Amino acid sequence: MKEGRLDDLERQETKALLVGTYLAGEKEPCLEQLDELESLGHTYGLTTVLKLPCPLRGIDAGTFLGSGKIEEIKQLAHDQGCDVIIFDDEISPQQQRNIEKITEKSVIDRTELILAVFAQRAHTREAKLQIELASLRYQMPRLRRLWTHLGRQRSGGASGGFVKGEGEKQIEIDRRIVRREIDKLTKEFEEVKKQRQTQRRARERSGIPTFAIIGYTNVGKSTLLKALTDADVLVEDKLFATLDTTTRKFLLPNKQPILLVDTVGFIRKIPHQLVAAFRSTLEEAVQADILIHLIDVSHPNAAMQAESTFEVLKELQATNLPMITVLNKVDLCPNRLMIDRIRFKYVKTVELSALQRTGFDRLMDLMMREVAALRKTFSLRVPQSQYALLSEVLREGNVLSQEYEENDILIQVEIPTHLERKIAPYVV
Ligand SMILES: Nc1nc2c(ncn2[C@@H]2O[C@H](COP(=O)(O)OP(=O)(O)OP(=O)(O)O)[C@@H](O)[C@H]2O)c(=O)[nH]1
Ligand SMILES: [Mg+2]
Repeated sequence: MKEGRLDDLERQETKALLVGTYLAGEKEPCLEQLDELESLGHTYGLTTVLKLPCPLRGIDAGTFLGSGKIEEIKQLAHDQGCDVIIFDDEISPQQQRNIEKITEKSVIDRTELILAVFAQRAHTREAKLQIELASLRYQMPRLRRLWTHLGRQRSGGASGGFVKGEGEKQIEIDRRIVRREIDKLTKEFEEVKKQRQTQRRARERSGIPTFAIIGYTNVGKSTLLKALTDADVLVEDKLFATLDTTTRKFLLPNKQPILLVDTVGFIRKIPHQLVAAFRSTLEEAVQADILIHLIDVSHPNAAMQAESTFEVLKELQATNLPMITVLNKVDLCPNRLMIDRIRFKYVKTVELSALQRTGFDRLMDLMMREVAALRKTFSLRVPQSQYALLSEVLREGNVLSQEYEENDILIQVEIPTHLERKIAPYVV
């Protein structure tokens, strides 16, 4: 995040107090979500010193939690020497400001932390553009707060020097600057997107079946791609190690070439600014012919993570694609019950360890079966003058029978589904 205050903090020594909320009887999931928030913090480089689950009775418009709770948090943050308080829930800019005033600490929420993690880890132009856009959209309603906090830094910056008291006017100017910046970045991003689409069309023309490896963050997607193709991708025990799609060619045991795409991980309650920003990257993933959905069965929340992944897929309208479900990290999973429960829920499952490279044979079988299923059989009558089409069909298809009738050729052929549209006029 270009101007987020997290940047100001000396991350390594920055101590965080995490606050989660739960309704009566739902403390357990709250604790798990706080663990995930801790991983996010750790990924960013923060040290969590305390996780505080708070029962939620009602939401205070001004400070999100009641004043007694906020005082308690203030005291705890003070005692533990925390620099930043992170709320697992999304809180409004107003609430954020108020809590900061009371506690005299920086206050952020999960969305801001995720945005910061993405910003920190984005390397390519496209990922950077996407995250910059998401951050700007997030900052728009929070400009007042940013102004009060960043006035110090920004004086003399792009918006010129200013002193406190010019606040309101400055916010207007800032808004305009941000809006202009958003427009500029959006245009730039459209360009990058066009290039990506051109690449994709080239790939579609190549007719090679594409598998996208998808799943919750940190389940082992990049590890699997690496194990299969020796791709030079980043594997890390941190959230959102991958922010860009990587595509590698791979030969199935039957010599069928395929493309494997490693993708950005999903996360529960993905901030909507990010879904919007990463839409094209995510869409790239689901433009595949077949999905390989990875689940980390060694994770206590494996089932919830798999469901969250489905939610994102639904949003991208990609639930109708053929899917293989991979139960990864079985080497770490002591809980046979968990594996069975997930197997029961999904079809076409395979247990494996991407790290120890076990279970790959069954995965290969399933992949070959899915590719075969992508092909369909058609009866065609094609004029012999359609030379180009005929040779493409013969090259890519599996001819089952063929016979000549005057100037036409009658063929029964099994072909990849991507040729369906081309041959439509000749189907009998
Ligand atoms: N024990 C064990 N660890 C694994 C296995 N597969 C992956 N890991 C570890 O899990 C961590 C995450 O792996 P990645 O491949 O980076 O996960 P990812 O799904 O690509 O994660 P993001 O890109 O962050 O979404 C790394 O520390 C891997 O070494 C496995 O089968 N067994
Ligand atoms: Mg990855």
